[in-house]
Amino acid sequence: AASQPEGFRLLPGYFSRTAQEELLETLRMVLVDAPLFRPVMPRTGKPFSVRMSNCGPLGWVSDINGYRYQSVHPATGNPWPLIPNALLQLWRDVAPDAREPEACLINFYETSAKMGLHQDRDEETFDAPVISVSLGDTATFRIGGTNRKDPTTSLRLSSGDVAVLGGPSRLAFHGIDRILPGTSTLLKNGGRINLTLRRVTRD
Ligand code: MD3
Ligand code: FE
Repeated sequence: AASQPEGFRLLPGYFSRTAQEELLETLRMVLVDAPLFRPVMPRTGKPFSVRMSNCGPLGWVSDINGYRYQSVHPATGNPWPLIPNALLQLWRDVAPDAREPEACLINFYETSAKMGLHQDRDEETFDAPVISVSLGDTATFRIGGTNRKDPTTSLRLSSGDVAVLGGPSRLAFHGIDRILPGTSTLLKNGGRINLTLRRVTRD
């Protein structure tokens, strides 16, 4: 397996069980305001296996017309809810020199969901890291290099773990191969939530 790309940091168990429960309670309120939606692939309209929502001034969406950031929920037309304070504190802790995050993408994985190998390049700037928080069942995460053909390495993301994707790793190919059912008791019905905090604009 390849070594992890430069700039990738995993912070295992960053959030305590109590902090995870508090964050989950806050997220449930966010998702009342901004319900999970199922994105579809541009052009083909093929549905994602992951459902999504967002908080923050901007949110990432995918529909038949493409991938983009927008300020409103695609179904309700309402502005996205605020990014919870616990996540702003996390950003300031692990990326103190970066400007504040503008988007927090919320991915919800049922145990059968996955996410194919991709790069995150819909943002205007790649200077700031992407910061990821995992909640619920453990995922098998794959990360490679900046070329799709580069060798990849696989690691597990468990509930409470934080991953920081800065430097060259910011443009690394990555994906979620599978969710390991029954590996966490945080979510009553199983599955996994991943939060990604991002800087989107150069302003
Ligand atoms: C590596 N999410 O939302 S989190 C995504 O678990 C995404 O839901 C996955 O890939 C998930 O785009 C992986 C870890 C992660 C997040 C962003 C990255 C790894 C990354 C951006 C660049 C490189
Ligand atoms: Fe990604």
